[in-house]
Amino acid sequence: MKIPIIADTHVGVRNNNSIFHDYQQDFFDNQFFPYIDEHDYKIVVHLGDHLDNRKTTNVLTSQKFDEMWTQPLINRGMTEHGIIGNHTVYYKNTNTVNSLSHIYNKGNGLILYDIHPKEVEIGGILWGMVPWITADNQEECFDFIKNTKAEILCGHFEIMGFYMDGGHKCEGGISVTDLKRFKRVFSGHFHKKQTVANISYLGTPYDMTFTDLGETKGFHIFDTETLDLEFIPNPNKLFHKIYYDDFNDPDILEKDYSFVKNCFVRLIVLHKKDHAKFDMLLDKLEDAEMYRLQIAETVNESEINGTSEVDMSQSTIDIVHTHIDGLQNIADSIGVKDIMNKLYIEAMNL
Ligand SMILES: [Mn+2]
Repeated sequence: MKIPIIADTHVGVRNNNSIFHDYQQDFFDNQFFPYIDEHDYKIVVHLGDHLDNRKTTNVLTSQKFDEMWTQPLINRGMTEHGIIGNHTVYYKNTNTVNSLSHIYNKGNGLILYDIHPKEVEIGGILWGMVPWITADNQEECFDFIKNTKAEILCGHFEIMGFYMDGGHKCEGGISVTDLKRFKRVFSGHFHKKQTVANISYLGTPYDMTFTDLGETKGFHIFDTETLDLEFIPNPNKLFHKIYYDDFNDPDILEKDYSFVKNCFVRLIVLHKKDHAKFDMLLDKLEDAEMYRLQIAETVNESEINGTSEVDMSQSTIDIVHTHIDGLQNIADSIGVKDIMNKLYIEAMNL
């Protein structure tokens, strides 16, 4: 049997911003549920963080969540096996108060693993479903992970060695060795899609911050017979990066910028000689109905004098340029400087 799995939907993210509501709803209405209908799937697994805000659920967000997630499932007579994540629990030390309990576990097909870990058979194979681990349930959850007969393990885990948001690796949490005995482990929580050995973080189905730039987003279909995990990519991006370089890219105004509509744009300025052209580009982005602009512009063009001494009055990027100029055997020192400029500006704006 094939089971769609989704994680970290975070409805209401960025302070209930309607740009995100619309972007998320578009994914469910025009990608996720059409795919479900096309393949006639009846069961779905959600790995947690259905909603974003652990303290309050905004009225509009609550309605949007019903419209884009719970009602489409109920209307289709589907079963959801949902795991509770840290963003849907009110207290740090227990999951007993949470933002999903009013609609889940009410006999409507929406099943939530909220307090206790449980085994459940789905598609002829035994799954272990582990809720967000807190002081309240940790002993029970760790015993379960150690002793369950389940072959597939799902949770909202902190697993050592995996990337958290922003490119940092998790240094604590569950060790990979403790999860070795499972055929597959599927987790929500860290938003970057990543797999090491039998363990997969499935990632968010869509963009939520600038750290999602360059990441692949979407949902997965798990085959309980072959144990294969198929990725269904979401092509719609909410965050974009555009380089401004009127020196190397004279046709910068001729390009099609319609993709920035209702999107966040980071404009990285590499060479700005022609200020009128720069303003015209900004107008073009505005005309394309870009939602919000962030300009990253910290490098000043400077002439490099070729000295090999490190002059502390120079800026960091000037020192890098001086060093590149001093290197032998570089065919394209301008190209290397461009790469360093890009890296530097991006690093300064992380
Ligand atoms: Mn999350």
